[in-house]
Amino acid sequence: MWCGIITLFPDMFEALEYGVLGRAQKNDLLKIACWNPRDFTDNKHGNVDDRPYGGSPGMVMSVQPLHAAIQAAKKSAPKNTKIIYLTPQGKRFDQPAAEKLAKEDGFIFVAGRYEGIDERIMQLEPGEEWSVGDFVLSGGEFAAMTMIDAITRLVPNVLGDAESANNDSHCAGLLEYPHYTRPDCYQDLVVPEVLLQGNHQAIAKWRLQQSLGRTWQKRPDLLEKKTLSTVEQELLREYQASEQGIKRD
Ligand code: 4HQ
Repeated sequence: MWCGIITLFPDMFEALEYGVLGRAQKNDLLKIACWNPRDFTDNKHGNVDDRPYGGSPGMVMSVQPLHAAIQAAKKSAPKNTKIIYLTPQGKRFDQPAAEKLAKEDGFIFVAGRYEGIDERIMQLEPGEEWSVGDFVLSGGEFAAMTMIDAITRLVPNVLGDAESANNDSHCAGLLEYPHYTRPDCYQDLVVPEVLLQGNHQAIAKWRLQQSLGRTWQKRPDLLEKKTLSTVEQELLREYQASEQGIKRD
């Protein structure tokens, strides 16, 4: 996966040198390269921003340095590289979006600062607008890094066998089941018995039930999007019944 980034703060992307993504870069499964509009200004003051036409507080990123930086990035990019603009107006990024985008060869992420970027850049360099959530960030950098992390994990060979277990399609759209490790008792808090008994079929069933139950409790919106098999419906009903029992006492 090739990721070019247009940013005033390229050093921020050193955060991608840790853990899974750091290893992906060392193994040449991920390439991160930044272009700073600061290095592409054609005005004598080297400004990358200016006051908004029409007035209002704050500054807007000027079109010329952005345009020149994107042009430079395109020269190193694989062909058919998608340009992605990070903005709260974009399509909401989620796991299905990450799965689709993971099939691409590369991206140029445009991470704006200040009040945003001059609208004309999108006409000069058409691309897709994406948002990582309904909140306001100080810049597009963390949004770009969030997308790069979620997408790159899905690129073949980026995760080891043990790490991949997490991306199972059968638990797609559900929350994770609870995890435990040694000791089996800590300050009177015990690990659920089924996990200690080594019956793998019983463990798989318990975990699926926990995933269904937690999703129902914490993220009912996710369950509404999913169609459950007969087995899953029965496991969820059993979980709900046991919850009711607790409440009635
Ligand atoms: N931004 N998802 C960059 C965001 C954002 C988001 C606000 C984008 C500030 C300059 N980006 N501008 N939410 O809040 O992607």
